[in-house]
Amino acid sequence: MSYSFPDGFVWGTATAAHQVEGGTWNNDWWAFEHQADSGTVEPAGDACDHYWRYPSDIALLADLGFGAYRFSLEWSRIEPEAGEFSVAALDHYRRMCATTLDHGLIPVVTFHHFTTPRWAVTDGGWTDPAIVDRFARFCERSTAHLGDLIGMATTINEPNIVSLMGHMVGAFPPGHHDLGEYALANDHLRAAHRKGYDAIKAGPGHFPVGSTVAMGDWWAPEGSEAVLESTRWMHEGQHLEAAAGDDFIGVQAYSRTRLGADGMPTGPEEGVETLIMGYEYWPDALEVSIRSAASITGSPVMVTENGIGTTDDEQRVRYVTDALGGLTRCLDDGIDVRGYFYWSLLDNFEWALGYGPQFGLIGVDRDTQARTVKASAEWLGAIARANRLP
Ligand code: GCO
Repeated sequence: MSYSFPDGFVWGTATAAHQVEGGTWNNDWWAFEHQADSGTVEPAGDACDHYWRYPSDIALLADLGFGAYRFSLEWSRIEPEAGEFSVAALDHYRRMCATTLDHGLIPVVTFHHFTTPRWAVTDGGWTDPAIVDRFARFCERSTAHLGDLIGMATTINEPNIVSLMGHMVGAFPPGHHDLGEYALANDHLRAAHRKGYDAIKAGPGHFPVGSTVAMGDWWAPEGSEAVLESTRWMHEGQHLEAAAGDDFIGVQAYSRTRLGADGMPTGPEEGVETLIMGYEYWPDALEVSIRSAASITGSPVMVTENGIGTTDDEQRVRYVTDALGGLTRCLDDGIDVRGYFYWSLLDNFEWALGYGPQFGLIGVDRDTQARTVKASAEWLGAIARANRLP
């Protein structure tokens, strides 16, 4: 048995500026990493030096057989101080888009991937109402410079993780635990998506634009259905509803969250394999998330992230095989799934967990920056090239 994907199905990988570029010192994450009490295990530092090595990294991705590359703009490079735009930084991302296109890949540009310029967070960052117009202005300026070369765009990467981890869990900047702040940040993130979306659409170029939401499978004990539904709505639903009517919805799924009767997460189920991320090995998360995103938004689905952090590359192949199995069941049921982006191209900076979790199809030597193509990269690249699952 083999499975053919629809014509035009997009196969890509994804990265984010702060996780791969190196030297992104002018954003809130860099500041947070250097705060003694932040809990981040190590700073991003040189990351994968992708700011300079992107030409060879993109060439490698194209050689493997992929058709698209999703990367993010580092807002703090483009707008290092309020209202001060760097044409040199914008030109850098123009060269990245052009290089991606030269290799026959679709450049998929994320406008915000977790990092916010230092100047924009001094008055509360995502809890400050000013962030909405600031983000829209950044989208407008960047699209004016890059729009003609962009193939697809996502506004804010996982707004629900920005609010949850930054303002409730406290493991992302600003490291707070405050329900009021969490709600406020969600309001501003939804509004910023809408305004950013309009700003990008109004600029040059004609390309699909969408949001991305961190999703997953959810479980709660019998009798806790109401708690399960309200938690899911708070975490995923509100951001999916805010994205209804967009060109597509970006689904990002990795695992499952188990809740107790009180709606609080209980951690992995006994007997289920766990990963270095602390969550369960749960490839079914993708199928559940695609179905839910499609039904809530009514939009075409793009899997903008799915992957596994592991040192066992065979486990990676197993995980993606199972996740893609779920994706094909969605296609068979008539759900309009347009593409799959593996997270990530490179082993990179996994935020508070530093360089421990290895999500990459390509390994990176932390001392020499040497790249090593893993077997999983060849395997997934061959699937991408054939547009078919063996
Ligand atoms: C996210 C981000 C990525 C992560 C990835 C692995 O989904 O949290 O988009 O930056 O690195 O998901 O955890």
